Amino acid sequence: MKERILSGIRASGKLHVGNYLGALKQFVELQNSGGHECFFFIADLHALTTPFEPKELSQNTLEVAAEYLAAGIDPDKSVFFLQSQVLEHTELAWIFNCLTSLGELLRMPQFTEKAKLSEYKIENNVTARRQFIVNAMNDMKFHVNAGLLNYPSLMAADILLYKPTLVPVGEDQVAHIDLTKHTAKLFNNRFGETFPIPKTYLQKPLRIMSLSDPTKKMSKTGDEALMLDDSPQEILRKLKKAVTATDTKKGSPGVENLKFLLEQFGGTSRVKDFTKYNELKESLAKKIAEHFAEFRNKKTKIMANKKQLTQILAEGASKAQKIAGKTLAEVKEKIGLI
Ligand code: AQP
Repeated sequence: MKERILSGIRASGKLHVGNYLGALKQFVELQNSGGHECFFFIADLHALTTPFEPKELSQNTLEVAAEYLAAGIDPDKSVFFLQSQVLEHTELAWIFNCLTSLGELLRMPQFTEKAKLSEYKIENNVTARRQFIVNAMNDMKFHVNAGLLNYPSLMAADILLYKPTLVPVGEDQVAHIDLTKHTAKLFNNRFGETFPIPKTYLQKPLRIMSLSDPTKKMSKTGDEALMLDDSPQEILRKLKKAVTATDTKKGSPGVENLKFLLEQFGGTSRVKDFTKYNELKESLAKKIAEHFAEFRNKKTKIMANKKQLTQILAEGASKAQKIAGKTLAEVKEKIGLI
């Protein structure tokens, strides 16, 4: 029996080298290993939880779809689809929302991070968070959307609809997967055995840091990230601005980040090989530009035929829907919805 795996990436912007090394590259390896039945999706509904513009959202969704394909996700080998095109995701998410306690959702670390609770000087403990919610309800300036809090219920639905055995995620998603397991157990205990409890497959714990602030992770919505489709000139321009260190002997988090990237893209990582950080940056820019040369060509071709791209997504959604529909029908029957 092949392990069934499922994972997704938010459509909150084009993908950067952090998304590639931390997720996409490993998705392609899992797909090509032949030992897995793979489901990969673009989480466009999750992208609504952070600020977005409609035109940008649809453009980002197509770009991310093209990037999955250009990186090697093959719709003949993996079920590849858009979350919003399989309506069962939102229906099951609602059911899970009604089973999940508010306390559990408030405890999720990503909520703290994305809702910027720190700006409200909130301690990272449940009592303080409860107090925070009470305060926030009375604060008209507090504009955090409810989707950001309920996001883990949608994520549990994204996963459990397909009854996967393995869920590959980055470290930052482990708490959400734990909540998914908890939801599955809660459901099984109350309504009868329905969901197998998936295992968390922690992808290589690596974190690519921002070029301008190496204490923060590189992010689609943060400072200028190294995008997978950046031209060689653009890569060099961004790397030239990257924070390094004043003393070449001492190093710094920024230098460690560049060295790590150089290792990942097949270059030497010994800083002493470079007399100046500029040489390190130039060498890295060359390696990254070479690594993604084929990717850039493929992506350009895929983006030139949007009709075919949307057709691929529609076919993937139809395959996914067959499985999701069965699970949802089972759930509805068990909880008494007729
Ligand atoms: N800097 C990173 N280093 C390593 N892995 C990373 N991932 C994201 N940033 C880095 C991994 O990429 C996968 C998909 O990410 P996502 O878009 O679903 O969520 P995210 O972590 O919120 O990604 P971003 O790029 O930071 O997007 P925004 O700016 O929209 O929040 C995940 O497996 C993640 O670990």
